[in-house]
Amino acid sequence: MKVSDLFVKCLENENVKYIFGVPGEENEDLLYSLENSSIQFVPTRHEQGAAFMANVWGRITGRAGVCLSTLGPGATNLLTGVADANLDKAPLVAITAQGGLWRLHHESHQNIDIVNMFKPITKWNTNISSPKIVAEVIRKAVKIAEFEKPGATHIELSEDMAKEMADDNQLPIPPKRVRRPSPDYKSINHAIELLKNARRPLVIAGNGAIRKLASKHLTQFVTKHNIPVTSTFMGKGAIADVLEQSLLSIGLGFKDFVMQAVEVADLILAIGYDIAEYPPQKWNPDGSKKIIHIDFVPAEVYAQFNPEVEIVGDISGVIWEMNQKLVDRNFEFDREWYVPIRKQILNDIKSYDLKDGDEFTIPGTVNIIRENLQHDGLIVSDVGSHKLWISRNFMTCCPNGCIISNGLASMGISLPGAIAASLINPKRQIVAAMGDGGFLMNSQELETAKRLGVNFTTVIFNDNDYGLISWKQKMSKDRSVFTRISNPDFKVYAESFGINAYRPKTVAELKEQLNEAITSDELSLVEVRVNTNVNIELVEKLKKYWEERP
Ligand SMILES: Cc1ncc(C[n+]2csc(CCOP(=O)(O)OP(=O)(O)O)c2C)c(N)n1
Repeated sequence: MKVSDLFVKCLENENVKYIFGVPGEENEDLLYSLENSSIQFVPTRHEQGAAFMANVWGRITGRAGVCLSTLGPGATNLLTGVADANLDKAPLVAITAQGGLWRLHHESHQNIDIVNMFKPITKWNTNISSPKIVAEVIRKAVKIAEFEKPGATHIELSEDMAKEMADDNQLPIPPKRVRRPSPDYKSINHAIELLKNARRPLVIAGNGAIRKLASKHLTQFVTKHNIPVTSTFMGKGAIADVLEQSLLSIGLGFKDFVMQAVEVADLILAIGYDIAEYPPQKWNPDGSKKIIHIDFVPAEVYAQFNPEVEIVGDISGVIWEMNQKLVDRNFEFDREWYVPIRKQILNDIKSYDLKDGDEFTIPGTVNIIRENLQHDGLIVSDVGSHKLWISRNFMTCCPNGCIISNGLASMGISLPGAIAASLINPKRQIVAAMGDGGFLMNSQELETAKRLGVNFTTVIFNDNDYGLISWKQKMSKDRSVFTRISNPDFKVYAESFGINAYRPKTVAELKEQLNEAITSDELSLVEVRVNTNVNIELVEKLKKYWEERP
């Protein structure tokens, strides 16, 4: 059997359903081997789009998403989406081609050192240096990408190696279930002691808390004992925001209302919290908080994050075990302390509701999207000012009900991400929300979406600006520089792809057209021209609140 045939058999053995990518000459053998396989190759319009599709596929399913490029420029184009998966803890396997091994020792066409280029942005990578190692390399790449904490791996298959003959006895290695380690009972007992002496414990839930069923056990834990939860942007949905214990999200660069809870809490349970997402000095500046760390791996060393106890193991297993030990226990917690904070957060979100005659705003539109999206619907956010509003204001009701890139935080993820999400669950209501900047970074994937027949709604918040950057600049110097951009006619642009497009002019039209788009079973795009004064107003409002707080 040819190496490329065996390579594909090994990917089938891993239950890979799709490979997203842009083909090149040097992938030819692999593509012919894919032709007769159960795996569907999805040609994308840019390698970055392919990597983001694999990234979000991995994030939602927990199984490695797979993307492919050719050598040289194809591989460099793939990098951003792969790096994003690695820092966002999304399992992903990237496959790149390479020129024949006979020409790599000297300067030659499109030849760059791809393996070394991917090394710093992956958990592990290698090239297929012998036909004998194909099955092991693929098993290893998938296993490493998927085990906690998940991330990216990379395999290079050169054009001449793909043509070689592999030993017919080499079979794909069957994946075996590896149980994640149980927590150490002494650490659990220590945590229970700390809980016994606490009056106002608070959970900070990160992305780890929505992986591997952890949120189910977390919800039981906090509702039984009345412990409030705030989630990081990537932990949204750890418990449903409709529950009384939810204080929604933490993570703005400046002090939001939820920070009152952090200040008053006398014990923090940091569950699946990733420091790459939100540094501890933002919520624990003097390092004085008493912390219980619950995660698959020990805590990162950080002056402001030095836990009293680290419970290392399967997060879901840790919380399950704590639930078992605490079944008949009633703690002396104060059960009221966080109630006014939740009320204040919810009132603030509601205050952005748009009324007739109002100019459109991002938070006002986010409220309309929330009203129209089913509880198990999904919003995939891009990166920009809208991300801060979505993170802060979008009530999330299930794990992965709101996908946000906050590790690498790369613009351009949401449109390709929504394609992957729709392939995973074609019946799900999905909104891809983005700025005008992020949209034009990967808008070419609208063609991929149309060709695949997937269904989601693209919402563009158009402010003719790299809005987040001007927001931050205005916070530093009261003015913005080099952020203004102009745009094509988004409605006409979308229609040229054969996509239903809307540009509402009144609040009534905005509501009606968002509803029509979200509930339709066809691709659609809604351009929302927004006034961004709310950005600076939020900073001023919060500043005033903290200054005047009794
Ligand atoms: C690929 C990439 N380039 C640059 C940045 C830095 N950056 C973060 S937000 C932002 C502006 C985003 O503008 P837009 O997409 O229009 O969204 P808005 O902020 O207006 O909501 C930029 C340039 C980034 N995060 N990712």
